[in-house]
Amino acid sequence: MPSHSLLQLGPLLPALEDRLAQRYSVHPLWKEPDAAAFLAARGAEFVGLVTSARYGADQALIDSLPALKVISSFGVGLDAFDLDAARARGIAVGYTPDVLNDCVADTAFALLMDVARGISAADRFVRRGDWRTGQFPLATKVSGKRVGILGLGRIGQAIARRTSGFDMEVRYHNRRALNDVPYVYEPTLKGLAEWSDFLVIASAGGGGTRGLVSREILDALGPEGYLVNIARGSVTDEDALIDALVHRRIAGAGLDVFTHEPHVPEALMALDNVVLLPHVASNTHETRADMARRVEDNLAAFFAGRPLISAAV
Ligand code: 8YV
Repeated sequence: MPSHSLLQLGPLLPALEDRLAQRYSVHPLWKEPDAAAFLAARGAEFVGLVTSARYGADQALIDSLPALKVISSFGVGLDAFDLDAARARGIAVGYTPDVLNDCVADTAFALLMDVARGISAADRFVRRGDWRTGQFPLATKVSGKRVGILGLGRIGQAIARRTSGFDMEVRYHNRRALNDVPYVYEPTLKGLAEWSDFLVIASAGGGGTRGLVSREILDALGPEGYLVNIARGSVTDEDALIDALVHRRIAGAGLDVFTHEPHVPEALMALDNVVLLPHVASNTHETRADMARRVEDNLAAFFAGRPLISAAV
């Protein structure tokens, strides 16, 4: 018998939607022709909000749900959430950290390998028939190189662990040094970029990191350096990145995230030294199933009066 009323902001995995519908009374907001009018008329009915890292929950939405007690988000990123607004109202916010670390780190490594060795570019070369008449250009060696990680959190550490099989050296930059990691801390991002062959962005998005990877940082990375971003497009100055790539002031970039998804700047499409992914770092059957379970478990814990399994607030 469905009980508590939940508002769902956008489509999620069909299996998750089915299971939520068995336990709760779920209303799909994105199917409403006039969401604002719907929220004004019926916003007070909902105690729970199901959303994702992509859809988030801003202050206006939280304000339009006066009975809201719990938010359960599919994803680890919290940059699209107004956590202060939730905190002020005593609303619990659940999310899905940890379960996606491996897949996101795997994708970072895949992008790093791809952009350095030209895997996608070589695939295009074969498909175009160019192999019949020519030789694919030389690529860049990965093993033994230096990896700088911006944001050595749970995902950053999973990326760092993957480098050991490639005999790579790791350094990192965070707001502050960590005590319990075997990697050298670079006190400035510029210093990290100067040192790195590969600069990998694994930090959170949002106001605290917006535009951190600026023209100056890209120039510090230099013409032999590669950028990999599996975090948020907002962490880079995208115009500066395009300029650095077009003018070969950096060697290349592997990007899973962009500033205005799903829009990918046209200038990037023409470049063979750029690997472009449609924000798929956590997008495997296994990890998405684990994320879905965490969305459910956070809700179940809340409605059973227990602490959330993973609480952001
Ligand atoms: C997902 C993500 O694409 O978890 C995140 O923060 O960016 C990705 O795992 C996202 O959750 C889907 O909305």
